[in-house]
Amino acid sequence: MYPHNANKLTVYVNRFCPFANRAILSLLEAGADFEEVLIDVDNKPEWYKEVNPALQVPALRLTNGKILVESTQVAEFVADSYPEANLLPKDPFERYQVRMFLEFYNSKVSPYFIQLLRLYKQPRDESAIDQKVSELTQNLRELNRRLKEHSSEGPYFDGSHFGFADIISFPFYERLDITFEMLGRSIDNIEGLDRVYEWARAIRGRESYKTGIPERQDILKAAQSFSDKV
Ligand SMILES: N[C@@H](CCC(=O)N[C@@H](CS)C(=O)NCC(=O)O)C(=O)O
Repeated sequence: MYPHNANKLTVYVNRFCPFANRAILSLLEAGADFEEVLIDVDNKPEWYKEVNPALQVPALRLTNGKILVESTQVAEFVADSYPEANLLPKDPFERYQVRMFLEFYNSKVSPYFIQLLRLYKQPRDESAIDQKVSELTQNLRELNRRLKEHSSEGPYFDGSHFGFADIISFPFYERLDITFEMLGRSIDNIEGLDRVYEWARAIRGRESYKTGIPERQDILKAAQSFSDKV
């Protein structure tokens, strides 16, 4: 039998994984009682295939032995299981708006993490980096527009209310920010991202983020060593 806590939720994560960050943030924000089992993704324990045959983190084990995988589904399950935390709207149209925002984000923003990380290797192709950064900048300006359109006052996707849209998207913004630094650039001084910066600042200031997500410099080191594998 694999390690788990029979009396509470068990989440299998690696804290340097942006997908796993979604699971941890949702559990912390929901106020769930859970136990965390850390998985070294480069050296997975033999028993992990019993938890998730796809061998990926995160996974969430319920006390009845059922196991959920895929970060978005795990976070949505947590949001639905703790309705008092209000992580997802109840109104179907508002849920649709969250999904549409994530549809945009997952296709136009998150993929740039791996694409930029691939450009970290030496010799560095500065013109390919410029090209990627310029494409991403357009998409970040669109993100800024969408955040403003949904809530001009912010700071979160849904105004003063932090939720699922922020949980699913932000871990990848953090990786982009870090990848910019690795490439000798800064994501912090791009014109037209005022609402994005406000969003990022507010999320980083949350207790769940401070306790659930590793220090920036540690994520950066992990991203540097991960860059060999992408
Ligand atoms: N679609 C999955 C992706 C999860 C994923 O790629 N996790 C990585 C770590 S960031 C992993 O477990 N990699 C190990 C492997 O694929 O063997 C999700 O959203 O949960």
